[in-house]
Amino acid sequence: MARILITSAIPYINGIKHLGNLIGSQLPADLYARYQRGRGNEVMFLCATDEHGTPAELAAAKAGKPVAEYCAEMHGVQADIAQRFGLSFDHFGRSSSPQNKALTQHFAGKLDDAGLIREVSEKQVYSHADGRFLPDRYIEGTCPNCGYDRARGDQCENCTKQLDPTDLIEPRSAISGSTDLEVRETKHLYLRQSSMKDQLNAWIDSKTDWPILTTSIAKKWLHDGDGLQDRGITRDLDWGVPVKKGDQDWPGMEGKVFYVWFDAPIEYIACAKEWADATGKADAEWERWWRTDKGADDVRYVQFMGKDNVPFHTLSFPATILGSGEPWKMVDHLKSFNYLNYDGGQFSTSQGRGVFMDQALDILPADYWRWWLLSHAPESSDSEFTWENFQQSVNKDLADVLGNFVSRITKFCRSKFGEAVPQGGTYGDREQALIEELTRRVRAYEGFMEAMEVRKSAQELRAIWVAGNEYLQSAAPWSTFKEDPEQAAVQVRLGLNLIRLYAVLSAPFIPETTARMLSAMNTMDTAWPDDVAAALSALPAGHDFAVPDVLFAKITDEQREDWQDRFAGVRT
Ligand code: B3M
Ligand code: ZN
Repeated sequence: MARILITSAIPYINGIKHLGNLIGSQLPADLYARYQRGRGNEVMFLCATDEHGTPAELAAAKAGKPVAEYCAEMHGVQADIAQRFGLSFDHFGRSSSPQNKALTQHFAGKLDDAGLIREVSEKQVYSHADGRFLPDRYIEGTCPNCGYDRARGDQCENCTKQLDPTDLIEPRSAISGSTDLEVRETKHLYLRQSSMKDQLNAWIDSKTDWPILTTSIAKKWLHDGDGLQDRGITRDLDWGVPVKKGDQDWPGMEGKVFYVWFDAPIEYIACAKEWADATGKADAEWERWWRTDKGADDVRYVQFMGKDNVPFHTLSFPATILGSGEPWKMVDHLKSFNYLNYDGGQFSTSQGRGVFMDQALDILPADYWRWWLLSHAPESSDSEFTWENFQQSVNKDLADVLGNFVSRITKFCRSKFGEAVPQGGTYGDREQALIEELTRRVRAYEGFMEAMEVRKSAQELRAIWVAGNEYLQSAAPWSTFKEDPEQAAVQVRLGLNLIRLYAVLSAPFIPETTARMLSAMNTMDTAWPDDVAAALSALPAGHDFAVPDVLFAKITDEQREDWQDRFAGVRT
């Protein structure tokens, strides 16, 4: 039995995620986790909310709530939606947890001991009225270039000119509106990751099986980008992990917090401790996933994320781990995704454009979305959601191919043989040919799933469903029945067994539906079909079953048009 650690990029706390976010990390990670569990492997699947930094502060301010309260509430909302989408995390943690706080401070201490941290003096705007330093985007004023009076300290939205806060005419705090601002010296900690360039380069070179999308981004940042300049890991904010060296104060760093991108990936580790603490397990239980000196050396660690997160996972986070000098498990495989676009444009959280996870579940069950998103995952390039394509995919793949197969065979059996697997006859040539085709396809499906080729896996699964339909079409038990009821019984018996086989194979994609299929087939046997022929005899003659309700309803043109309109505008 293999042991597989899986993490999905942890979504920002500031609001409900859209379907583009979902397919960029959490959903494919769930597919892989479910598949590996289905193969009998031991899986630890972790995710969390990313709760620190300016996005959280801004969202809380907009909601008119204290940031801690806002985060606790939104964590609950995101956890609920994740669960309704069937995301099977072993733990859904919070980067603001005490565990992550302690671990983040621990890493900073280790990095400092290793001489990998230096202090840098910077000039930054301080607001007397707010009693704090202001990040660039918290300062507003008039643009010196175009005169727009709501330009931000980092950029003018109107003319797009990049700005420094000191360029602004009549600068004011975006929080309080106060103009009582002053430029002050402030000290920050920098991680000397430039000194680790060779070490990181060698580590990335050793990853010969990574997707090109991943390594090309990493290499670009390593060599010609500015990704490997030393990086500030502290901020003058209230909300975050207080800067400490382990549990010791850090002189000169009072009132500062770590940068959100420093503590967020550390949450992957802390999340496992949260899991252990929440379930009353000893530290050894989470450490065997994360410490190579405590059993994690035989763990395979896979990360899932959108392409914009790759530099942080191939350079910054590895720099933190390598720099600590401690035996933490490092990522073995990093699967990254391009973007999903929405109906001729982009999904946008700030503009509320596209379909958000809660809205999706309001109109259709999770499996409809899971199937479309996974079978159209933006792997080799960006992909696009259109309502036409969604309708077609649901109606064809799910309703016509899979749903129709299940309904036809169970109803036919009920009408001719009753609601039990019929007996008589033995599998002949046609059945053998199907078993051979399915054996070939199941092996291919396993290969794609193992390699995290999401689209190809979906295509292969669909071909497996189609093979059953074609068998049924050509065997035609409804005609055979008149001449040779034994022959029809064989065909129906095979068909009913195919339903169980399909449920096992399809569970990673459409878990809620496959649970209904298994329950209709009145079985808890979810053994993986290592031997397809044997798997097709799992339900013996005489085994009772029930005809399930319609598995998938077709999407009508009217519904499609209605949804198209409803989601065209801005989310309110
Ligand atoms: N929260 C960005 C994102 O949600 C960021 C990922 C952190 S992974 C450690 O895309
Ligand atoms: Zn301007």
